[in-house]
Amino acid sequence: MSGYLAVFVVVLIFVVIFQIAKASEYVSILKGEKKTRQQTNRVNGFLLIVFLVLGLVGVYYCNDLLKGKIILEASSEQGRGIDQMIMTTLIITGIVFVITQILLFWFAFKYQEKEGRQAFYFPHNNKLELIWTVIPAIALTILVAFGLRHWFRITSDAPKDAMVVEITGKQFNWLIRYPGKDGQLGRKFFKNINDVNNPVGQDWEDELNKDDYMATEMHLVVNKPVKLIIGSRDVIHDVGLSHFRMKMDAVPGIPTTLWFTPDVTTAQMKEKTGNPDFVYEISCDQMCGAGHYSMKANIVVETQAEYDAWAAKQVAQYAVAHPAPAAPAAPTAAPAPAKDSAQKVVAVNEAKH
Ligand SMILES: [Cu+2]
Repeated sequence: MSGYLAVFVVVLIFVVIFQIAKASEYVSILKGEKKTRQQTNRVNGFLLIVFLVLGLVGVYYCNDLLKGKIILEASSEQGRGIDQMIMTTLIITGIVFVITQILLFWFAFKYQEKEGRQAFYFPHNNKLELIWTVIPAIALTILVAFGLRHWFRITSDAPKDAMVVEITGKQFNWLIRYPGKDGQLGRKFFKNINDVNNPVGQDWEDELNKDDYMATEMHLVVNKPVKLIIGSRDVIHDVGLSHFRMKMDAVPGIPTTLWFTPDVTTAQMKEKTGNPDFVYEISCDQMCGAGHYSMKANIVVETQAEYDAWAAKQVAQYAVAHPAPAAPAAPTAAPAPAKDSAQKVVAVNEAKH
């Protein structure tokens, strides 16, 4: 029933619109077409000014409402440079935006059709065209040069003391590999990949692989440059590090790199944001399939001492893939001459280990 009613209402609305259009057509014939056109132009001119004012107020309001709310200050040295670049770009394009919008709507209002006013025929002016081509070209070249400077910086060779971390995307999570004590990542081969104990396909023949370990979250040392070696096991993913203002595609078969220096620890960020649950996040910034939304990992930025303590606890993936053969069962010893039962439990536990 409500379906029929909806169709009826829609038809009715069309009929009303048609009737209004028909009526205004008769009115314009009665009044004379020119007069009606001028009247419509006046209304349009006025509405354009209203649109301009509401639009600019809206732009200001939206920006003011979200100021400082959605974007935290960058947590890397390079990220702050990128923020500065974006700010400069926004200021320049913002000024141009406001000026051009005011001119556009104001001119439409001011130079509307009027009795006795004639349009000026102005087909071509080389000087004017040169000005409005060269000035934006120079401005945009400067902005692009700024961007390239940052791009070349983060994709250039990392400093010698940089730590190296490998991150591999797969549907749908991130695999993080550390090079271990030798500081060098071992060789990989895609046919070695298995999800039981070799998720990135390490080649166990390579000695460099013996100490590489996999981690579930990325640990970084504050104020120490880190070079990420980025790859993918299946489709194109993208390592998105919004807090550090870094982002790089993870392409199967083509390793990509970037480096940056995190300079605010996770603990400092918890204090700064007043959020005890704050974590630096790695997101996937490339739509990569049904589980794309869940492709998230955490980064912990900590002091060198904290990092060393964490690293010391990690187990090499080689050891995970090659568990030592079970030790022969210890001969059952005579019951320990323990005085009380608590001591006995400890002794049994020790024997087990
Ligand atoms: Cu992805």
